Amino acid sequence: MNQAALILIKPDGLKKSLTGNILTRLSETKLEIVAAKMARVSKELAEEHYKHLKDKPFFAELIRYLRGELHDRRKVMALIYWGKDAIGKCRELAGATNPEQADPTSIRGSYGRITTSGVYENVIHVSANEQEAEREIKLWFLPLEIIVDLYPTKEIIEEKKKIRIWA
Ligand code: FUP
Repeated sequence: MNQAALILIKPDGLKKSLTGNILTRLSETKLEIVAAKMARVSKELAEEHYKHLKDKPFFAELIRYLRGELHDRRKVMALIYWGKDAIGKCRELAGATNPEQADPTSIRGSYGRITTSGVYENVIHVSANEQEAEREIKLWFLPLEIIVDLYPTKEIIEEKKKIRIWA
């Protein structure tokens, strides 16, 4: 059964020039990339993404981390990997959430760290399960940005919406 997984290369991964390396590691899964983009992360988006952690003492710092405020990189790379057991395969390569407990050969074990304020800078995000993947993918992507039909969509007519086009 095909699954979709949201992957974020977080600001520390970008700052450490790990994008190519991480994509190479993830290519071992033989999964298909069905969406990819660079994204700025608003406070609202970051807080919604990590809403299950909003009562944690590290929440405010975690939001600053995802928004790139700790690394002077105000962006993340967002991708959707798609295929058989996508979540399990990507999470195995990512390693445990805590970089110090992660297998040392995993992405987080190789490149992550824990800051003095207690935030795990763990380089990438991988959806935890299918339900979370659907929630996160709908948060980060529009249907037209994904090259396969993952979830049901509907058409709406939006009027009087100002958009920017090439001059
Ligand atoms: P994961 O599914 O591996 O991203 O794990 P969580 O959703 O539990 O955690 C999300 C993020 O919170 C992690 F990427 C790092 C951060 N975190 C901390 O900084 N400290 C903690 O004790 C736990 C999580």
